[in-house]
Amino acid sequence: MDFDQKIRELEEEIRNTQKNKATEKHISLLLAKIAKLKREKIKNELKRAGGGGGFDVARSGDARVVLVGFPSVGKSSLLTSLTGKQSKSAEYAFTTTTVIPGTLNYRGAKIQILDLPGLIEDAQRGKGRGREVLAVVRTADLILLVVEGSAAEKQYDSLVRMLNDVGIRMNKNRPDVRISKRSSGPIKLFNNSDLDDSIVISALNENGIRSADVYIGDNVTYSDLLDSLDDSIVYIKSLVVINKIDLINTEELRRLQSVFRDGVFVSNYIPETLDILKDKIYNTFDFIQVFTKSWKGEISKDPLILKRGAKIRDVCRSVHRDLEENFKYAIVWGKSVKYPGQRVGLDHVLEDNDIVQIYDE
Ligand SMILES: Nc1nc2c(ncn2[C@@H]2O[C@H](COP(=O)(O)OP(=O)(O)OP(=O)(O)O)[C@@H](O)[C@H]2O)c(=O)[nH]1
Ligand SMILES: [Mg+2]
Repeated sequence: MDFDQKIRELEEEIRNTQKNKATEKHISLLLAKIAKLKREKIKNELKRAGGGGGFDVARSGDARVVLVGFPSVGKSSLLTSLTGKQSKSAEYAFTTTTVIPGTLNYRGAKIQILDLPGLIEDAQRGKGRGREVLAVVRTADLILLVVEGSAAEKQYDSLVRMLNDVGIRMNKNRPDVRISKRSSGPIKLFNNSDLDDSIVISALNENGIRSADVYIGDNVTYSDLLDSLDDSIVYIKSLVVINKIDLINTEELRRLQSVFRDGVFVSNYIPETLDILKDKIYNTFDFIQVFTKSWKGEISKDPLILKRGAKIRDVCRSVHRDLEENFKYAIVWGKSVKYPGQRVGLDHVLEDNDIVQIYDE
C-alpha cells in the first residue's frame, strides 16, 4: 500500500471539510485514521531498515546518547572531543557513513555516545540513509540535536519535524491514558479531559478497542490520545547543542541564547564549553552513585551508577547474577536510612552516595 498517498488523501479531505461542531467527530476520526496509517508506515520502514549495514551497535555502559544533525555540523568532532574516539571529520558533507560508538567516562558513569551519519531533509522518507539512522535514534536514552551557528533555528525545526514524523517524541512524558482491555462488554470510560466522550470512543474503536476500562487524565489532548494508542511511539529526552560558537559574533550568540534557552553552546575548540556539555549530559540521567562495602569492611573506590529510584535489588543485579537469589539482608549507611548501619531488604530505595553491604547465604 502507498501510505503517503493514502495519508495525503485523508489530509486533503480534512482540508476540504468545514470545521464546526457538527463535523468535529468526522475530522477526529480522519485524524485517527491518519495516525494509524502513519504507525503502519513507521513499522514498515523500521522493518525495511532492519539491522546490519554497520548500523547495529551493541549497547554498553550506563546510558546511550546519539548525535543527530545535518551534515558537517561537527558531530564527529564532538564524538572525538567527548570520548577521545577518532571518527573522521572533514569539511565535506556525509563524511560519516556508519555508526561510530565512543564512551564518555564521567563521574564514574560510562556513557555510550554514537556518532551518526548526517540527516538531510526528508530523511524520514528514506533520503540519505535516513531510515537506518532514525532506527538507531529510537534506541537512545538521550538525543543530542546538534545544530550549527546561524542555521541553528532552521536545522532545529527540521530535525524535530523529522523525528516527530517517525514517532519520536522528545522531552515529553507518556500521556496519562490507561487502558485495560476486557474480553467482553462495552468501553467503560473515565474521562477527565476536555475531549468529547464520543470522540474518544470512536478513536478507540478505530484502533480495534471495543471492550476495555479506559482512564484519561485531565491534560490529555486528542493527539496525546492517538499517541497513546500507538505502541510505535517512543519518548526520549533531548538536548539542543549549538556548535561552532567560535565562528559567530557576540551579538548573534546573544540572540541564539534567547532562542535556545535550554541549549548548550559549544565549540570543539573551547574545552570549557565541552565540560559544560558533559555535565549537562550526565545530569539529564539523574544517576545516583552507590558504594559497596565488602564483608571485610572495605568500601569500593568505584561507585555503581544506578538510576534514581534504584533499590537494593538493582545493586544485587549489577554486582553478581546470583546475589539476588541468595540475598539475606543488606546494611546501609547514608541518606536513604534513618540511622547509619540500618538493616534493609531487597525493595529498599537507595539515595545518592549511599554505602551498601550485602549479606547472602
Ligand atoms: N570552527 C569550527 N569548526 C568545527 C567545529 N566542529 C567541527 N568543525 C569543522 O566542521 C567540519 C565538519 O565537522 P564533522 O565533525 O566532520 O561534522 P559531522 O557533523 O560529523 O559531518 P558528517 O559526518 O558529514 O555528517 C570539519 O571541517 C570540522 O573541522 C567547531 O566547533 N568550530
Ligand atoms: Mg561525521
